[in-house]
Amino acid sequence: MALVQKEIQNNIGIITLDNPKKLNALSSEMVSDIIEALDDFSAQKLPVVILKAAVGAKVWSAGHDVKELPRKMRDPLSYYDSLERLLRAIEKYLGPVIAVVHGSVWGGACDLTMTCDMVIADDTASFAMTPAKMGVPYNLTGVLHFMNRLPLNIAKEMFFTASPLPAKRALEIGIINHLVPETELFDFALNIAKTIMSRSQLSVEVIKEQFRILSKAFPISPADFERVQGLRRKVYDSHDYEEAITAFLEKRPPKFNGK
Ligand code: YXS
Repeated sequence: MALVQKEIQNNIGIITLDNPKKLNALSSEMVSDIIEALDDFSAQKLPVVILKAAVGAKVWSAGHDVKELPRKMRDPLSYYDSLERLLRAIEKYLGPVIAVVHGSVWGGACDLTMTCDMVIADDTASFAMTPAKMGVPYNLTGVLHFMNRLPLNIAKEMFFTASPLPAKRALEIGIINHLVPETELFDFALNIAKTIMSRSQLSVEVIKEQFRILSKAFPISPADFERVQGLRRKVYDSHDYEEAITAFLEKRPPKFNGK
């Protein structure tokens, strides 16, 4: 549990991302700790979970740990990738998982907040979807998370610009449920959790599972799936993908050449 703190308050599971030196990057170790906490809360049948960063964190999470992305010739977001395992664990948790956001959210962590059942943020929050900046061919389930949450034009702007959206804009377009003052953020989330806990958990759990199933009920033919996988492979086999990762690690802007 080195990279997250786990606690229970009023029968609510609370997971706190706590690896400030790595800006809470979603490394496989951090992801394993989060999933372990979710499994523990599930075993205790805690009806609601809050996922937050440590108080004062400037960055809620810097997204996928770039140092763990394959340098080339391998799908960076395959089914068993740590980020994908985490997103499925959030979706399959028995009750609502509420993201409580203070600080900036990047890339895979933005997908993580979009996969949580609700997002409550303060005005230090911002949300950036970064595959186009990292040369990453995002995956179908990840794109669908954004399509389910946002108007297409907004989702496309996030993916195509990779620019951070400030909290007020995130509220306007529906990324966040509530924008509250920093000092009230956690208590606001606790109150929503307590309201949910005062309702029928049997009903809440079956409704959450219906949202999960229906939000993924998206028809795509095997031929289209295989074509998308082929297109994605061209990207992660490309100079531009390798250049983006290398440039990030060398702390310089990438030089894309479309090859
Ligand atoms: O120089 P050291 O060794 O101290 O390390 C630096 C950064 O390299 C490191 N760091 C990361 N390490 C691994 N993975 C990351 N995602 C990551 N982000 C940062 O943390 C140390 C401090 O970073 P530094 O000096 O840049 O801090 P800062 O305060 O100047 O800037 C904070 C950020 C968050 C604005 C900056 O670190 C940043 O832009 N980080 C990258 C955010 C990002 O683009 N994440 C997307 C990762 S890729 C991903 O999630 C998906 C694959 S996708 O792109 O497809 O969505």
